[in-house]
Amino acid sequence: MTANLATETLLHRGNGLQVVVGLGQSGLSVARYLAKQGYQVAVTDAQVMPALADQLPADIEIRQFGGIDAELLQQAARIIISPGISLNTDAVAAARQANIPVVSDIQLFCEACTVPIVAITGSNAKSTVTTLVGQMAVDAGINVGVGGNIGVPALTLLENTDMELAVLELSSFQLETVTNLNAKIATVLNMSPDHLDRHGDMLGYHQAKHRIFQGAKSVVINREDALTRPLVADNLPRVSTGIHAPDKGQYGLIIDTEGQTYIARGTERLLSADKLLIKGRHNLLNAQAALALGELAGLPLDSMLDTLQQFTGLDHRCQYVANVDGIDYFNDSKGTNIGSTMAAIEGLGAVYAPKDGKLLLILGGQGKGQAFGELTPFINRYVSQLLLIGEDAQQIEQHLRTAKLSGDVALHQCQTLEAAFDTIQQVTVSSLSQVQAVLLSPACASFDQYSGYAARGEHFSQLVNQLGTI
Ligand code: UMA
Ligand code: ADP
Repeated sequence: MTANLATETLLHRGNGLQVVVGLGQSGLSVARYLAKQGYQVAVTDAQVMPALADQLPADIEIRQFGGIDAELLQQAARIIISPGISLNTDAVAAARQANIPVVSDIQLFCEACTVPIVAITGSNAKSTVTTLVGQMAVDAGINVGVGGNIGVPALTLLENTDMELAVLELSSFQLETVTNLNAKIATVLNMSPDHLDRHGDMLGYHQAKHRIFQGAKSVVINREDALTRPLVADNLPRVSTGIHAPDKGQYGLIIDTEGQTYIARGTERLLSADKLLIKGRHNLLNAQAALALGELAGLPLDSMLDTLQQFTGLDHRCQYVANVDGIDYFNDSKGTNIGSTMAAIEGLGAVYAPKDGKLLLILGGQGKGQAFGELTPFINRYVSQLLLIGEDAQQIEQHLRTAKLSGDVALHQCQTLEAAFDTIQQVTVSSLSQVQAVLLSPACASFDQYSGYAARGEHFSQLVNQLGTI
């Protein structure tokens, strides 16, 4: 349909037009949901032929593709924006200027949802904790819907009319257009720089994330990270997590006289850390966060502890791939910001350091405006070989060198993962390399070379498996 025809249609039908901006997974779910509710819906997308267009309901006739249609947006009663599209996009900014409300699919979800919501955000660990809480609810016999940024559009959860609890993973992109989420429990798991190219600076990113607390009935906070505390409504019931021994009613870690670490609630030792299949200090925090969220959601403790002991972790998150010629290979392709890569270097580095082992780290991709120099102390401590790939590799090298990268770390510019594997074969033959583990933890987005982190991680695993057959 042409823009003129679309305009005529609008003039006939008057106000109330809902314009869906972006036809990815969330846009499609919004269009279907609103059309089913009887709204007049229009869709616009920058792509000429969005792949999901043929899945739109036939009665959605206004389809403006090949550019976000500024004129269409000006005629909207409400705009529902996809998370991947910036509010600063010209057509969207102009519509906001004209006081047209712009919301995300999550706003529609929370307005329609009648069951308690557990809302989870953070720079890292969202998917891990969301999956854990969802599984804890399933194991406790609750009919739970798990969705949001994790890949299941939130609105599709409403199709389950027996749902008793909704567990949502929420990104800063989704939250920046949400008002009064009214979650039963909300948490910001941790805060480290990410998506600064989109939010401008850490303040903008923090403000977007903290919208998760609007209307929350209770919160889970991370004692080690002040940026996870709600700035308003300080009197809300709260449970905290942390790496130190906890106060009464809080979660933390207790180390006994033999050096054994336990996840604890107050003085009660709940679970020995070695019973968890997911490793690293960051995962001990993730387990506590899941327990705290589950407690506030009313899930039984014994059942939650069983779930924790069964959980093997998600693919592409510090995932063990194979041992080839005495070297362990780990795929942490989901390490897409410096916070997650720090956790991976520290978590795995601490495993190999007592054996005099070092890491070979593969880093790089799209840098998203991050300050990579912050990684330098971690690299200097645990890494002997550093391989850089991707679009921002030169800039990353500059940041690391400015932040005093140690002369003991050999840095190689490799551009691609294939070239990195050639370098791996050259450097690991020397026993001087000290490399006992190869870690892909790029601290960057993958879109310069891949369709997403999963494709990058699969490529890495494939190259590892090829090594094994050479
Ligand atoms: N588009 C435009 N103009 C633009 C950008 C995109 O028209 O400037 C169009 C594209 O042509 C495409 C559509 O918008 O047709 C894509 O929309 P989208 O990028 O919002 O993607 P969805 O498929 O709707 O997926 C989104 C989330 N994507 C992003 O936030 C980028 C998914 O999170 C989420 O799982 C899904 O909704 C369901 O809720 C992915 C993600 O990468 C996993 N999230 C980021 C992250 O985890 O770091 C935040
Ligand atoms: P998200 O959904 O927030 O991206 P994931 O659970 O998918 O989180 O994990 C993303 C990355 O963050 C992985 O590389 C993972 O190893 C790392 N990670 C997991 N938990 C933490 C944590 N508590 N702190 C820092 N990094 C973490």
